[in-house]
Amino acid sequence: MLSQSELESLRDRAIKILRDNDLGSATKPAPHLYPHQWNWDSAFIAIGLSHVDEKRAQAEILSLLRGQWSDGMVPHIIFDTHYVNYHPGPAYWNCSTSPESPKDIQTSGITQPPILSYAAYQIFQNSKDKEKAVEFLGSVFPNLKKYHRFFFNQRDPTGEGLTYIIHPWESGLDNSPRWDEVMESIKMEWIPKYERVDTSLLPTDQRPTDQEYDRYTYLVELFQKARYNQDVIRVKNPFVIQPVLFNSLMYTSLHSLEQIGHILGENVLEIKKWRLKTKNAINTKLWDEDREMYYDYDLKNERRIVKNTISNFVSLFAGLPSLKQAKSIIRVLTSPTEYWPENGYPLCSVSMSEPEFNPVNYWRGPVWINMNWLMIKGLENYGYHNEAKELATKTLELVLENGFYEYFDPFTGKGCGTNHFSWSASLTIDLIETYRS
Ligand code: 9WN
Repeated sequence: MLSQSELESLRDRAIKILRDNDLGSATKPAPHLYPHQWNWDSAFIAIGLSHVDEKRAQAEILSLLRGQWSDGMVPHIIFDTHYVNYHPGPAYWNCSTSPESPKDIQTSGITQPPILSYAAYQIFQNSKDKEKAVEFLGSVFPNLKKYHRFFFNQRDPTGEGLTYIIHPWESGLDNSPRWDEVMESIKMEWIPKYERVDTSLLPTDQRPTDQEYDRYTYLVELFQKARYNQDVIRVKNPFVIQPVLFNSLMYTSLHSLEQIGHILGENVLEIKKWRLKTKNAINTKLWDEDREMYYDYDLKNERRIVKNTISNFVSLFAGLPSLKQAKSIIRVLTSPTEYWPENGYPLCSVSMSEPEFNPVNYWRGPVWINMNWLMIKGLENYGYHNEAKELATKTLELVLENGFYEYFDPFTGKGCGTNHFSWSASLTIDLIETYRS
């Protein structure tokens, strides 16, 4: 159990990290490794900021929306042109080849898990100045609705209620073992020429391999050649996947958008229709009755991706499973041989039972604060208050003892990846506020 003074000093340290990473109206995820604004990072960051500086939290979302494309897509990176040390940078993406890209702002040409509308609603809920918060909601509602419409128009061609992603970076969990088979099957028609920056900053065993980077970069070049036209990409791209995590966050965000619509007196029927369709599709197509688990679906190869990873459980955060389904998947989540190591730190990002499990490599096993945060909320949703509280306490201890790292070895707690990582700081603030008694 952490003492009150430990919590207060942890909160102060977290606030300092967000200040240090502040770019003005956006927050970079980390000082050197990630020098620009990222989509779902900013949503997580805004949730933490909403407890300490309402105006700044709103600015975080507004800043991200500056980069919205005319088809509604909110890109995964908005580039800060002062920094050049990131691959692939704006010139590599060359998004000006698309008629949909913004002309005055440089962005990437893909998106990230849609937790933005949820974050906007959280900002309102945590606000003390409700009048200003409603004004903020009014200013973002049309953009958020347009963002969701993009998914239904462009990423769900048969109208089944599930969005597909086109790049591992869109998943947010870049080198998850869920992508291995598809990524290895990619026959590159050319070998991209580029230089990695990440491995000059961090140990290589904590980052994706060169083979994976070749393919990440190859896909970017493929999209660029297609001028970011979604119809062309759908045909040419071997990576077309409907993930549980992405669609679960979509469901939650649509729910939030509906609440925002109610506050503003808007008609929310269309949003509700999207939301219910998404729920139904996740609970049918992505639910595997025999294995009692949610799994991603590979549209190109028409098969389930049966891999045990933390992302399968984000359905709990969205409140999608029935009580019976939740009970069986929570048993797996809390198992000491899968995600919750007995003498270590929960939660592993890949089940320890999977052959690919690696305690220090990026999205292949380490603990991530945003995943723990999503699971804490998910456990709470189903009345598992003790487990949620224990996970929250262990998460805060992990950060207190080891620092605000990007990810952590679940056995030793040692910090991996970059230090001073913004969402580790912002979600720490949110956890402290949530469990403040
Ligand atoms: C590529 C910024 C981002 C996170 C992702 C995480 C990592 C980028 C990278 O960093 O991805 O988008 O360069 O490795 O996987 O979830 O948003 O923190």
